[in-house]
Amino acid sequence: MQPSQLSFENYKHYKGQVLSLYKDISTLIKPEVNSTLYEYINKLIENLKKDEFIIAVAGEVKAGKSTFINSLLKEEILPSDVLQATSALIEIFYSSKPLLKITYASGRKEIYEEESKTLFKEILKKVASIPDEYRDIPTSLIDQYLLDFKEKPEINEEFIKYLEERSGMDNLAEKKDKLIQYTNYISLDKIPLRIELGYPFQWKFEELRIVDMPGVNAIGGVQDISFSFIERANAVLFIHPIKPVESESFKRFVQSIITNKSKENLFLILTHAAVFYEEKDRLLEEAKRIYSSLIPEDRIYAVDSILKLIYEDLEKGKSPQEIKAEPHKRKWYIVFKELAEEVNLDIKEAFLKFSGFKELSSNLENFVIRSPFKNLYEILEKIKELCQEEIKFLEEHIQILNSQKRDPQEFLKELEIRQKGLEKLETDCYLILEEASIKFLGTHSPIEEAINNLKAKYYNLFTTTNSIEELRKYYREAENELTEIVGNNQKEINQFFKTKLEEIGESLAEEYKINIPKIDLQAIEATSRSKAVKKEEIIKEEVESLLENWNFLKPWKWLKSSRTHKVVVGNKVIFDEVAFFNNLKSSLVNDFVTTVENLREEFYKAFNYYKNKIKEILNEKRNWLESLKQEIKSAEKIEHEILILQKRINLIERELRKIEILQEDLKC
Ligand SMILES: Nc1nc2c(ncn2[C@@H]2O[C@H](COP(=O)(O)OP(=O)(O)O)[C@@H](O)[C@H]2O)c(=O)[nH]1
Ligand SMILES: [Mg+2]
Repeated sequence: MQPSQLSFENYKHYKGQVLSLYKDISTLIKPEVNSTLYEYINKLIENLKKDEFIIAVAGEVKAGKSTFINSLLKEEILPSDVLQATSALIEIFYSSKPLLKITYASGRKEIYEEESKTLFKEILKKVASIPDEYRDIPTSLIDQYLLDFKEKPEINEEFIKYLEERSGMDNLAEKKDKLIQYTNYISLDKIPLRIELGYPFQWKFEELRIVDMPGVNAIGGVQDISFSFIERANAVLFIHPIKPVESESFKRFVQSIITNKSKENLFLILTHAAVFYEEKDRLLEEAKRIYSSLIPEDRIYAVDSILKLIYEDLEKGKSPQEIKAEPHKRKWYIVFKELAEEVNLDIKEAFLKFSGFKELSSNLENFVIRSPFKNLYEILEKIKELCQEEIKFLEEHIQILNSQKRDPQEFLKELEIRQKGLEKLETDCYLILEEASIKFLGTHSPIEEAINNLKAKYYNLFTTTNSIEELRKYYREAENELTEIVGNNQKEINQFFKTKLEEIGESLAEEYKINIPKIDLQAIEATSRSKAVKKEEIIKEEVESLLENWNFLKPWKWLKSSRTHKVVVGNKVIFDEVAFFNNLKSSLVNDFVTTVENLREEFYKAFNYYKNKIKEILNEKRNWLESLKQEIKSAEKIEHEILILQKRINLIERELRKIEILQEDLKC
């Protein structure tokens, strides 16, 4: 597939094809032929149905995040020029009916349906932004206190000192009345935790969520919830005004805040390009040079969101008068219209060209959708295996029926020899697993070595860092790395098992005429895990509060509750930052060691689990052979059965050809 074809629209099309193809195929497949593989594919299909992609938009306050999203979505729906409250993060997605859902910290929900864009904008402005009169006090710290302790802070000298230290704002003592006023005003019922906005955008891609983050603060810090979104995002866009191009917050964001994994998905978008149009190219080059160690240059763009919005206006047929009536567009319309005329360009197209969005939009789309396309290909690969398994099974069945038709004696012998073959296969599988456990487990195994290195590396990082955000980053990175180690080792064991099985398969096929059922350790692993996860999810929903219910916050959650260390002295609460941080570090190290140990144990346990599963798979086949033995059939009946089986083979083969054609299309 050409990069230009990697679009959301195409993805939707091909995803639909994969789903409908599998729907047809599943009617032709008997689950019991290989229930593990079948369940695994069903799980992949379920996940595919509810797949979701996230574009997280971060950057400092006033960098142009909301305006950028509006221009990307071709709708001016997010309010701009508001100071977004730290806890208010807006998730935007396509919905054929307009919908705005706000969930507050108290659990209260507000839902607005089918209202106008203007009204949504007004509500968002009211809900998600800090009221103008409180801009000069650190409202987010007071909100955070309330969220953490579920009670309002007492505004005394101590607390004011704490606010000054944490926010960097001076002279808060003079604003004591305002602090008290705000504290009286705020309540859990007024702090929005989650804002979801669905709208019939022109970008009809239901799977996509664009997230407008609260501004990172001057030193590039982000809240836990934002951090979790960034971790899960398929693309992270850091928005920054093109001038000054040097940005401390961006550097810190990359170096100390986000994980290495997120770094792979990072884009730097320089906005306000129209304001410095003559210098634009130079500034862009400078950015590429300055940040070359942080981000590849093909992920840095210079754009102007206002020019893009004007282009969309023209596209919708708005008149110059209407556009000029909007204060934030007026000047830019006049300046760039003149420029377009000077260089003899079509006015509308010129605005798109000057905006810099043409390139960015398609490259971004491409980037986000690339790995989902790969995923489609791999799902088809598994479905193909399932079909081939089924055909092998049907062919064997026909072979047995033919022998039954020829001679009942021969038939019984055929069955017996296969039964024996299966027994032999079971023993061989156990032996391979034993061999694998010697090779892959134990003190000097690759996994032990990798885990020990990981432990040493992160122990060091945890204990030497002095910032809580770095700690969070390292913790998540350690987890990501651990998952990778386990995944890689599993893959290797699976490969080892597969190769060995193929070897013995050849000899068994000749001697015992059996087809080796597909035993895929990865599929076994995945189905066992999915069962465990499902159970957990149900419990979670019942017991946990909204904040904790976002499972991507885990295992970060525990940190949240210990975020502020409270020391009670008499009836006064003071904050002991040093004690808090050390406490946090040691519990984090403990937690990490426990996680690693648990995982290792799980890994060892998997071997027993495989053994049981292999037994199950082989039993399925044994039972089938046994059931054939029981039935006495007339020659006509056998003939008829063979015909039906042959017909099913033909049908599955037809589907197989369809899969191959689809895979040819999807090849990247
Ligand atoms: N000329 C120009 N102005 C912009 C651009 N992006 C944002 N702005 C203006 O910058 C101000 C802040 O933008 P906003 O989207 O609210 O920033 P946010 O706080 O990051 O969401 C608003 O007045 C926007 O009109 C841009 O690309 N070009
Ligand atoms: Mg904004």
